[in-house]
Amino acid sequence: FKFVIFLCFISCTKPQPPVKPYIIPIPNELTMQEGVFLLDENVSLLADAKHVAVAEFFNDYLNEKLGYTLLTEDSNAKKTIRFTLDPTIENDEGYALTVDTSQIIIKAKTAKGAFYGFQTLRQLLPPALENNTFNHDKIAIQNIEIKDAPRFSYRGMHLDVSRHMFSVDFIKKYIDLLSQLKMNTFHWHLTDDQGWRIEIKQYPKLQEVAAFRDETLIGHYNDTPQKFDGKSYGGFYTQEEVKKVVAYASKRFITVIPEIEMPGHAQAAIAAYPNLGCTGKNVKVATKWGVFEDIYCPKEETFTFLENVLDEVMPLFPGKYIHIGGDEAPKTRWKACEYCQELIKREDLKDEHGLQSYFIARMEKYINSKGKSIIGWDEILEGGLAPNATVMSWRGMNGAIEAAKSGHNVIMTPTSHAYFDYYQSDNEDEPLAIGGFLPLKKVYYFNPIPKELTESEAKFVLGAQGNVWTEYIPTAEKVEYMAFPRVIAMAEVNWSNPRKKDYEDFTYRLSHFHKRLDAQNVNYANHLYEIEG
Ligand code: TNX
Repeated sequence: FKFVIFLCFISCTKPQPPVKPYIIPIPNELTMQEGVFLLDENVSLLADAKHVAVAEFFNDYLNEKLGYTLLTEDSNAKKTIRFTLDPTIENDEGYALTVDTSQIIIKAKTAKGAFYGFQTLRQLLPPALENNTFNHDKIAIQNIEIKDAPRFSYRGMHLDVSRHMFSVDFIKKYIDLLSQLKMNTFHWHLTDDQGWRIEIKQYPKLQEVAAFRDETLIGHYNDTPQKFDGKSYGGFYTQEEVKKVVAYASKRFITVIPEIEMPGHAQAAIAAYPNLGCTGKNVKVATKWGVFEDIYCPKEETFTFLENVLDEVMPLFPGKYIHIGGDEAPKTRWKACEYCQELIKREDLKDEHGLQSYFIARMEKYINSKGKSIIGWDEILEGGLAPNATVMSWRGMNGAIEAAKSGHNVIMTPTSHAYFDYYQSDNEDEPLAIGGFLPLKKVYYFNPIPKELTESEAKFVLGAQGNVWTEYIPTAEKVEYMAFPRVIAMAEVNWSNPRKKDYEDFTYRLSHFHKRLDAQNVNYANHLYEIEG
């Protein structure tokens, strides 16, 4: 007993050294101080008008995780948490967080900045909160001072819901996880050859026909599809569901960018409405992966269809961007189509690449006329770039360099660093992936600014995005496995100062972040640290 008292004397009286916090993405400036703030029910939560919504979000979070909310009036509380408006913070998304023994202050110029301050504070709380297993009266929060702001303004993740479809609940979970990593964009790939996934009321066959396919074999590109057993695969999101997802995302300061693919990756739509193609012949919603020759025909009828579709899509998404695809559009059908050839002559377009550019520019004009801007994959550079387009560069850096040099905004998603459908390890038991090899470390050391750009050209690089194409990803669990932890590295690429890059420190913080993922039931891949990029 004496011995225990003696031990306690040594360890209980010695001031505890500050505990290093494991914040991801790593903040710009972080100084730890001695001592802790003790959070319990008696703390008051105060917010300036602009930050009231975020403070409420924080209070809802506490209520959900701890079963109590903080009093939101100044009841002479000894301890307070304050969300303060601070117009001197330069970056719109920046914040300053101070924790000391008597108060916590989050300062920000915008609600968005305040939200990121909350997300950092959340990471200072025990992971056990995340699954409601924290059962002490008080939470000790390390005294700390943080000043933080993102490196890039576009911090995105993509999800392909055409090749495989995922529930609204899962889409929300994905978005919530992105918001914890201070990502601000969700790119929702809604249409492709293998399925059309957004309800368009004017075109019921998009729901009846284009949304479903005969069952697909999960196998390699050239495998023969399984014999159709009468069960079809598919589904779509109703406009009501889309609205709910967008509202959920917007509470988390995530903009949702819908992608409606054109002129390629359109076989599902053509299966529903064969006249949208050049041959007018019936095709089926694709049951194999790859690139298909039946693409939209640049006829007036097609443009009317696409404009009508966009008229329903645009009001659902308050963000500025509509992604119109533009990738992988083989010109076989256009070469064989008399109307297309006449159009090439009439518009003086040289060839089918010029026709692709005409197609995109025409759609851009329509979308611009509704107050929105387009994003397209880097193939929209073919035959001349539409005047106001943002280029999403996937085939390497060259497209991005060309676009930035000609004064177009660019989002970096190169296969070499941003394709999370690629293998992440060479372990024998690694689940089937599309191919390629993209280990965590390589994502972590991605620099979205190509060396070829001057400082002023580099300003056109808005940021980077990880892509999750789902040909080989049939379940939500596998999406999580492929995306995590690579998305966490991508979050840090987009947010943190590159001078802070240190893979060892990152993986150390990541191993702690895993506890948060465990508590939220995220099926991340957990065997990657020694793999070299
Ligand atoms: C290329 S990236 C595609 C997708 C595939 C992906 C598979 C892009 C614009 N097109 O259609 O799903 O590769 O990695």
